[in-house]
Amino acid sequence: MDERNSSAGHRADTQDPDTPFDSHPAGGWGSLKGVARIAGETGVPTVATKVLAKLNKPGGVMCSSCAWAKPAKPSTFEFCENGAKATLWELDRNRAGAEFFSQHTLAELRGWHDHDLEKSGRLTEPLRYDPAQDRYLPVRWEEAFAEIGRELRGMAPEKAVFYASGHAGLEASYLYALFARAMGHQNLPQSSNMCHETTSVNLKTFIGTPVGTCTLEDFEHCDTIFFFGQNTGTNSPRFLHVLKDAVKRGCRIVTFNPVRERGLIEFADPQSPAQMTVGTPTRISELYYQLRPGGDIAVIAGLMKCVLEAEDAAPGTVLDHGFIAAHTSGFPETQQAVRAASWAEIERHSGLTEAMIREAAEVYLSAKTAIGIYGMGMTQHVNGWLNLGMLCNLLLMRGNIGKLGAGISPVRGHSNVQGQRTVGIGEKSAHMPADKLRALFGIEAPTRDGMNAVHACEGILDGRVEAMISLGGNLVRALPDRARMEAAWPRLRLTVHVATKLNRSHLVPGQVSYILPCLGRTDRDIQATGPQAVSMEDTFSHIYGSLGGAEPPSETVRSELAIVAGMAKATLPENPKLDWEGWTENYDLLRDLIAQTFPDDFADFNERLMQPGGFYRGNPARDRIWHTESGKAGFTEPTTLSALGEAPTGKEVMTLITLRSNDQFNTTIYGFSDRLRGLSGGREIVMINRREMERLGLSEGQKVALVTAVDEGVSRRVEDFRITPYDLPDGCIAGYYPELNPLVPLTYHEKNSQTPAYKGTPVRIVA
Ligand SMILES: Nc1nc2c(c(=O)[nH]1)N[C@H]1C(S)=C(S)[C@@H](COP(=O)(O)OP(=O)(O)OC[C@H]3O[C@@H](n4cnc5c(=O)[nH]c(N)nc54)[C@H](O)[C@@H]3O)O[C@H]1N2
Ligand SMILES: Nc1nc2c(c(=O)[nH]1)N[C@H]1C(S)=C(S)[C@@H](COP(=O)(O)OP(=O)(O)OC[C@H]3O[C@@H](n4cnc5c(=O)[nH]c(N)nc54)[C@H](O)[C@@H]3O)O[C@H]1N2
Ligand SMILES: [Mo]
Repeated sequence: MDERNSSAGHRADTQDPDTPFDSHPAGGWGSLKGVARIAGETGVPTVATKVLAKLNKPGGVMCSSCAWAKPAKPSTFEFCENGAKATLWELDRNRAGAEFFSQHTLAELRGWHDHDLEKSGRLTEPLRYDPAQDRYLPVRWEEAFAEIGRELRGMAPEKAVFYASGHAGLEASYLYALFARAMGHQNLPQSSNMCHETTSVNLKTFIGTPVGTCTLEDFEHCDTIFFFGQNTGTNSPRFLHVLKDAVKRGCRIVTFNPVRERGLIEFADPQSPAQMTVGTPTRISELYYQLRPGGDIAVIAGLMKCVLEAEDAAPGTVLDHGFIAAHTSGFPETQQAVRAASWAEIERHSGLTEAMIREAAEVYLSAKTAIGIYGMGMTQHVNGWLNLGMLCNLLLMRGNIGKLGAGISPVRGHSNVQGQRTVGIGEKSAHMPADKLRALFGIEAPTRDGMNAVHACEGILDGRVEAMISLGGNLVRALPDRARMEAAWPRLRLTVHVATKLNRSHLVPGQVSYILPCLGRTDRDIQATGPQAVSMEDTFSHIYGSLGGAEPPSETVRSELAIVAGMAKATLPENPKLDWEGWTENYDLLRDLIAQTFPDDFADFNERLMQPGGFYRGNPARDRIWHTESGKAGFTEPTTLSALGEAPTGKEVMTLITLRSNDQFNTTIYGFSDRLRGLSGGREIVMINRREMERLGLSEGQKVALVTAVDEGVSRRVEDFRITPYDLPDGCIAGYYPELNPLVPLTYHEKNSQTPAYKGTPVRIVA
């Protein structure tokens, strides 16, 4: 074992007794209190609001928080603590209008906390930055569009970048993707470039689909669920109900996560009077292993070794030979590599013991059907591709892809992040068929690949990018290498933010800079032909209509679709086939266009829009049709046992994982409590276990600096973070995103997709 891996990780039931934990299970009363607090801050009357009652139900609003499914038969309250927070945050009664901006310069606002920027309320009118006064001033929509159009027309198309954060509906997203290509570029980075791009790129190579193969139905039939690096209790809490039901019918759950995440341990259903009063929460994970960050490849190699051993002991009974022969390629090489991996190496990289991995393998072997779930703990690593390759391997060995109750299931992030990609937001020509663009609009689409998020950052740093349009999001905060990116941002010629609330990215304006306030999903959207619905796709490839009903924050605010259309019309030459105004008046027309552009996925889109449970656009791998180069599902040979890549080692180098608290949605900080981890107060903390504190001579509460241990001649450092003892494996520390983003190097990303390695940055603690 090297110095960083000096002691084995542990089962979660042997946790450090000192570490503070909320004594309550996930869900429970705490979740209701969290919602009430946000209701107070935003001035929205508590849970009784009509919007919440209709949330995630057919004909109502589809939650703008996570991408979890909206079931056909919803429960009375089909929302969770964090969905309610997101909804109330958007329904905010506070307003950040012209008056607010006349009172505050950007220099002053830059001193505000992210929480307070958004708490200033909903944006109400278009704003243009005035450098002389260092303030945003109100401007008329038509003036804004005219200047944006002039600026975009004045630059080579490939100098413009159109970013989308996974919020906007399919209709506006399709228009945005069309606008870029009509202009002559496909610089269409998306939030998934920082998130599940590892999935989109690598699953496509392995099994021929860029998305997961499961649907909700599989969770009613699986015998076991293997969980890797996804924090359900915080990031997709409605999934806990599904897990609870699965456990009740005998499904066994095994979790691998360096952090003891409360929701995956036990759950009290806040909607079950029995569980809330007499309180016997449901135990979720039967086995929970705190592996080292980046240790999943090694863990899965160990699990696979156990499967091969069992097959050796009883030939013909363990592997799914028929499936392997008919449907896969590469098994012999992969098998050989796994057999060759030594338990000593597996223990070293995973931080778990052979006995622990054997115990987990028993569960896998006992199951006829298994689902592999994963999140950012797998995707945000240099060797994220191999994390996913190994999980596919494990499943494929026993035919666990393409049958009921089985499959690989990434849990997606933003509520429409998957759908935006389905309708053309993406930097490749394959994301939007060129023949359709020609036939429908007479547009010759660009053939050159555009920029993803990392490429766009490189372009901003070296001056190749001149305009950054953002359909939602908060890039300056969400990207890696914050200090470098923030310094480069003002050199941009044009920045445009289509947004609901003020955030940090708005405070680093380009030379010409606009904030364009948009409707949120909960808001009523009335156009010339009447109320308009929008649509989104969930993590299980189901598509739903969503109808907002709340009073918009002001009469001036426009829909995302209208804003995209306004910018496009002002930028592009006249083309009678591009009916920006007609489309804005009637979103049905756009759904028809989406159906014509992507007929396999969206046939009869308008007719099926409000189908309860959404309509399923299907997945070939689910039917064992493999759209890969070989026409088969590919096994992936493990060429390394660590997901961390060539990270520097040494006694003092710690692997940093950046986490979400239970009181944030990405860069939106609702508050300062991380209830499920038993932490509250500040977010500038470094979690580290007591053994490591002692080894490094650190004391509880001590303020330290963190520096990145990647030598590129760039200094990356954050100051004044408080040492906080916490139950983590040796060799790693944890803290919050986005506060720690200045430490993550832009160059440190997943090999095939450039997803930043936010879960595996090598750092040093400086006392
Ligand atoms: N309330 C709320 N909901 C959200 C979000 C939010 O911020 N707030 N964000 C949304 C978005 S965009 C996304 S992408 C998803 C994110 O949801 P998740 O995929 O759950 O992402 P994270 O919270 O970043 O981290 C996931 C887990 O990975 C674990 N982990 C870290 N490193 C490793 C590792 O090497 N191996 C393993 N096995 N585990 C590891 C961490 O301990 C953590 O529990 O949630 C979405 N939903
Ligand atoms: N260190 C570290 N960094 C990370 C991650 C991590 O785990 N660790 N996770 C990464 C991941 S998974 C993701 S997805 C990215 C997220 O990155 P982004 O998508 O860029 O960030 P968000 O915080 O989701 O964006 C919040 C802003 O969106 C705007 N907004 C909210 N609702 C709407 C709406 O309906 N319409 C419009 N137009 N705007 C709206 C508001 O102005 C709000 O301030 O961050 C990534 N960054
Ligand atoms: Mo995400």
